[in-house]
Amino acid sequence: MATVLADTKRLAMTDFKGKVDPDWCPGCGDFGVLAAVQKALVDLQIPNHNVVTISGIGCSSNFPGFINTYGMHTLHGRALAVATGVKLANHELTVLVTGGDGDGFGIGGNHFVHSMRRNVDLLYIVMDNQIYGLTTGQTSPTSRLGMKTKSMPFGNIEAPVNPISMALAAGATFVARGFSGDQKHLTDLIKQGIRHEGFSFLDVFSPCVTYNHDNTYQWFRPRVKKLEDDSSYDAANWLSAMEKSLLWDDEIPIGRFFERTDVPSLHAAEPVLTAGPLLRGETRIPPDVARSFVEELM
Ligand SMILES: Cc1ncc(C[n+]2csc(CCOP(=O)(O)OP(=O)(O)O)c2C)c(N)n1
Ligand code: SF4
Ligand SMILES: [Mg+2]
Repeated sequence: MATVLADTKRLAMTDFKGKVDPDWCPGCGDFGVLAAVQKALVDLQIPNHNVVTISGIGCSSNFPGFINTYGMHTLHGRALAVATGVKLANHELTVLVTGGDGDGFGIGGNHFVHSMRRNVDLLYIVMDNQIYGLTTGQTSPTSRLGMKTKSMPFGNIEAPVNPISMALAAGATFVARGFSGDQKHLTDLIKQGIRHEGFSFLDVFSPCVTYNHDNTYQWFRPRVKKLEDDSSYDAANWLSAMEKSLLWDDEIPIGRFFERTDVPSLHAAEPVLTAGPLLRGETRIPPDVARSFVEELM
């Protein structure tokens, strides 16, 4: 879905710097995600005005304020619904959705599943810190069993969701996982996700250094293993992806789990949009049609 820069000025990292500096805690994993997204946009040379960054509510969802693109900071769990509208209004835009595990897999779980089955052409980046950061440390849908938090001081009694398996089951056509402690790898996954035509899901381990003392950089580092390092791994094989998605604890795969390119995205399948984005066409109802419609209702 990437568009290419038309004029001769080469975009640099500073072009994507937002007007507001991030207010995340020093060391928050979200800094790494922001830098990787900016680097990916520079590498792909996508003009700022062709990118829309849309979020819900949470520390991670403050993201659109920190990057120089168009953006919308919407409601908790509703970013994908707004992003679907943006993409269908103008499918020439590069649409990025950025948010947290609580936002996307809890309150927004319904939109998560349905946006994937619809194959909406956007990149959804979840900064997955396994906790509610903004509201100061409650259990989230990805908190591990037994984890002690403010809302579950005796330990989490609810089994966590597996976002990668969920995405595969719901029909996402690009499914990947990154780690904010590995910038180069993460940037590459973001570029792949932007280029993919269809729903790209990227779950990123993005440690909350203030409220999650279980899933830290030190905890992840020896465990994450890149799928790309196994030359026999075939990302076109859905069953292999599902099997890999179940690995946890000693070995946690990161990288591109799955990609298929034979499913049309929602806007490509929509007959009304075959002539181009709505904004270029005649969207006004002709006066005689409007009049007869009103008369019919009277
Ligand atoms: C409808 C609604 N319910 C609850 C809240 C309170 N709330 C704001 S952010 C948040 C959770 C944030 O967690 P996550 O999405 O994981 O983001 P993080 O802060 O960890 O990046 C909650 C419960 C809200 N803003 N709106
Ligand atoms: S509370 Fe956690 S998620 Fe929020 S900014 Fe601080 S470190 Fe990041
Ligand atoms: Mg969170």
